[in-house]
Amino acid sequence: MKVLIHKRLFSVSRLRKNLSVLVSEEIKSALQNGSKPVVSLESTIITHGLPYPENLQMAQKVETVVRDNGAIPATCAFVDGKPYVGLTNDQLVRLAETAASGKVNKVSRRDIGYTMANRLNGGTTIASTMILSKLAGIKVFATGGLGGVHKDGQNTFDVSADLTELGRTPVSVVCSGPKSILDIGLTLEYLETQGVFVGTYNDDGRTKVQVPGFYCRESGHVSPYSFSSFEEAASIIHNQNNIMSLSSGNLLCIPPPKESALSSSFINEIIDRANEEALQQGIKGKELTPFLLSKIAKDTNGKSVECNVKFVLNNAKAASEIATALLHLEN
Ligand code: PSU
Ligand code: MN
Repeated sequence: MKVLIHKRLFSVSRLRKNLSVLVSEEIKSALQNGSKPVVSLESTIITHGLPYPENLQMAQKVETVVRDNGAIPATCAFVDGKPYVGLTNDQLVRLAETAASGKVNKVSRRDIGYTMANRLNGGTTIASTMILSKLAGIKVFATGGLGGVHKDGQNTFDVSADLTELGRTPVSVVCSGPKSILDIGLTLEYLETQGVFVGTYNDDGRTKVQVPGFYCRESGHVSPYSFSSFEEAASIIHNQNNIMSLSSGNLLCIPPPKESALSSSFINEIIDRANEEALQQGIKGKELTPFLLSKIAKDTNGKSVECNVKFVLNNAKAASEIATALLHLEN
């Protein structure tokens, strides 16, 4: 692939002055001198996405995977109301251990001010992790599953703030696509309206690449774009955000590895049942996604949790490589 590089047409803003977020020294110095790529990580998956102790094991492992692939991990979260970019191991342990108490807030864009004013602990969603990443100067972010338009969203208006954030914040999210707990077709339409680039990693030379359905490699929905290398993904980000200064984010989907993907007939039946139960119990708003995830975990005897962890690690590896390639284009 030919990559367009206009070296002098852009300036890289690596670190904002007067930071409103607390950035660890290691991350700060990597960003300041552009010496090492940084990959941010969310924490709602720790506080509301996975059960204990799998949440803690995942949180620690994913940081190791980022380091093993040459980048610096920046897990984002609110601790005592303060926005942190890069947590200590003690903070990570505390967040993971107290998640089940129900006292840790799920923090998306609208929840930030309240969480800070009340000095709460909070797990950051994709939306708020993008916000914290942007404030710190981090451009690449790895996670598991994206929030989206829920099933029947055209009536309930349940559209995750992750999608609008992607429309307004220039951070690239590397994930396994929207889970099929969502309406993937409507989610893609919404992202198109928001001007968000959606590309799927074509890891096996397919001619028509579908957006992955998180647990499954294919969702039945053709991906608007695909990319065949992490260098190409980095070049897309570079052109979109550095050269053209577009203020929107990018969604980079990594299909789950063949050996750990689940069959869609198996998982979709369980997902349908979970959605049915949520409807009967009147679960909505920010509680819906955590409810569905924990019901699916129960009904798959933990298989969904196992997959979730594997996929996050796989995405973290891809994100580290993308961040490395992006840094090369910027230097
Ligand atoms: N989807 C998953 N796992 C998760 C989440 C979504 O498969 O852990 C979390 C992410 O933090 C995401 C958030 O940003 O839920 C979306 O929640 P909501 O749909 O309420 O916006
Ligand atoms: Mn929602």
